Amino acid sequence: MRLVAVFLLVAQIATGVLASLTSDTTTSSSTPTTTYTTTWPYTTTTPKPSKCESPFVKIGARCVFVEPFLEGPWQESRYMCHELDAELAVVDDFQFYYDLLKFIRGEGIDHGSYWIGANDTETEGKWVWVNGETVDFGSPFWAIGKDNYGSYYLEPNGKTSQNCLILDVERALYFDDRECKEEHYTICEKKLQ
Ligand SMILES: [Ca+2]
Repeated sequence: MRLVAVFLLVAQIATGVLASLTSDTTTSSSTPTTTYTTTWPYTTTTPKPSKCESPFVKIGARCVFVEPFLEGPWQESRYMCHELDAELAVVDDFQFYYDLLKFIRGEGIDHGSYWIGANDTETEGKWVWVNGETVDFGSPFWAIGKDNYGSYYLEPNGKTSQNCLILDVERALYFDDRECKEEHYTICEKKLQ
């Protein structure tokens, strides 16, 4: 959970939340308690915000936070997003995917891979977004690979060993399935009203 704690500090500073928290620190001590949510799947009663505010940025009609500094496993990335009243990003729309890649490259933060919000943990081969929708296979989202015999294949191909979804820097940020315990950066998405 180290990663979550560090991330939260960064996020709190960035959003000014730290200031509001310190006004109620009578019970806080020098040993801060990590308060990430443990609900699964994620649910919240927090009203949806009407504005996309820092550290989130508007990409098209979507509100996302691309976190390019702290790497962690898929589940910790998801906890991070939850702490920001967000979710791992659902990249289910080509225009959004295109705009997101353009943003990542434009900001020069295409140095690593990013967890996004889908897995096939529950049923092998059945990829599901965190909002419960089915993940589309094939082009233009999933990476195409070439095996040792020169034959092309389409991701995902990790079978039961690779159950979480990244934008893979080694595959030009196309979708790839990876082991959920690998450590990568994070893309969160916040729903607006
Ligand atoms: Ca799998």
